[in-house]
Amino acid sequence: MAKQWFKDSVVYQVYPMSFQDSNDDGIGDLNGIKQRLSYIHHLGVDVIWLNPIYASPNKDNGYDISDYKNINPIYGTMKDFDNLLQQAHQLDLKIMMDLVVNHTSNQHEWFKESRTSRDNQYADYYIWRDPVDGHEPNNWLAAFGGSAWTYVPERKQYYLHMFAEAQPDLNWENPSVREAVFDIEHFWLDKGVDGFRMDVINLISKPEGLPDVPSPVTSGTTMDFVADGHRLNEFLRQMNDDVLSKYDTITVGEMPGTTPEDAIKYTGLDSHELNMVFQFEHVSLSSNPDVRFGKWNDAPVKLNDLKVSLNRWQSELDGKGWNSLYWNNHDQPRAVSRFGNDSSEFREVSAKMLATVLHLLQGTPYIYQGEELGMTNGHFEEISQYEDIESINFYQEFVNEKNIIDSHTMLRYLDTMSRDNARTPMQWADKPNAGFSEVSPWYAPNVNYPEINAENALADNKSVFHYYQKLIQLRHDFEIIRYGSFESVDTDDEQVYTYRRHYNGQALLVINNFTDQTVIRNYNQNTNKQLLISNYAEDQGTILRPYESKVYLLTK
Ligand code: TEU
Ligand code: CA
Repeated sequence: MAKQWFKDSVVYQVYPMSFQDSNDDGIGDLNGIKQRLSYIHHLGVDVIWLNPIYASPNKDNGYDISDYKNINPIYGTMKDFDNLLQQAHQLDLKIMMDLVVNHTSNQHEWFKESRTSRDNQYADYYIWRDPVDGHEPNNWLAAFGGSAWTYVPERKQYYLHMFAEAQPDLNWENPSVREAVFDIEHFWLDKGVDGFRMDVINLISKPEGLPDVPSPVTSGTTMDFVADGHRLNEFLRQMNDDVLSKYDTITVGEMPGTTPEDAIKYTGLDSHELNMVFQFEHVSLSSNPDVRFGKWNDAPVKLNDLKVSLNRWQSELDGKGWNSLYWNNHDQPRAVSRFGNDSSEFREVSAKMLATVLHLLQGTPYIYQGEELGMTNGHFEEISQYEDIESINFYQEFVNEKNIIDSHTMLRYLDTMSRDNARTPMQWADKPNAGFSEVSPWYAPNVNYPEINAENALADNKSVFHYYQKLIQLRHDFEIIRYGSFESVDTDDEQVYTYRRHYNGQALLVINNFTDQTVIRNYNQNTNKQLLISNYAEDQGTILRPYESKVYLLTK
């Protein structure tokens, strides 16, 4: 298997707004990240992925960009950015930027001009359509609720927005749009950034003729219907030819709804498109039996479903493409609350178990800020505590406008699924505002910060932090962890997730008890075994304590 540095890397995701405030305005910023570089370096990761820091009205926390070549003043200046990049590089940390080019902000100059008439320079930069019988051109629904079309009287036309009304979709069919995007990429790569995480990049090519979505029509079915359009490979290849191939980069394409077959096309060794994709299968396993509610539910994820999904991606991409590995990010609930157990009794041990499962798989692991502390969901009780446009819009639509769900139930769904669960400030210390800021932050820290925080974790050699540090070190030390092939073990086991990895005559046996019970399992492991890591002190052989994880290296 070809070895490339993106395959040897572990990525740490920083959500700038909630990472560290340096100038006492309650909002995280670039200088705050700079202050915390040594913490990130100490964890042992190789790459930092920064969520968007560009000029933006922040209708969707930076995923609505009004100027791609300037920094949002709430985060600092371009000089601060250059400084951060330089200091990161001095520590051998690479920086990956978020590239949001399926859509812009409606405050971007291109859109402001585009909306004024049908024949200006930017008229064809966005996806405009005439009304059909006086209404929207098709039945598509936006990811943040309502129709995906908004009418503009000046043009007497609708424009398409797959997300919020304030996020008009760019028209990638227009070669000038592609040139403009490539120009943005050159700008950042010439500065020395090391790559891109490409936001919803599988939405840039729309289905020909923009046909209706077959019923049931929801925002989720619309997204799946629109994704992976017929020109996507062509657009990505052009991006690679014109831009990426000229630099040494790491790239990951965020691709809701994509399949392993598609992922192989984009990340295959000779496809020359992307290094890896963020697929959504394992974070979409629980769903509401009522299709109208899409992602909103409070059902737990079944271990078997999770195994089937992760195992399939492992087996199908092996030797053909490359996986990204993640449990959570700024759009998903916290890993330990969703897949583990965030009670005080089992939080730490189950957070370590989840880390073991993920970091022993083949692929590039991503750690979302605070995951390495075992940070938990926000657990909000009132709608007024939410900030996220998606959560607020759907509450409004389901509870107040359509009246199809009661407030209590929707609050339970938000508590389980809201993106805000993961957006509370980083918990640095048992100090006012969790050590995130000297003043009251833009978003209240989780009430559990006096106990769950970085200062405590760094002082305790058994902490979740130090366990992550060890996992990262193991990945760097053992080729079998990076490149070994995958073998599923006892796939039908509903309590324990076990798998093997194989490489050059060696094997790894990775055992993870997903329950809060003690269970017995015997995998007939070879006697020549070395325990590489475990979240319990003494190995008790076939006895697996609650959430116990262990990893053996087996040699012949
Ligand atoms: O997310 C795309 C996406 O499909 C979902 O994760 C989305 O956040 C939502 O949960 C759908 O139900 C990306 C970004 O990561 C997200 O933060 C942005 O809001 C979105 O694109 C639009 O740019
Ligand atoms: Ca600040």
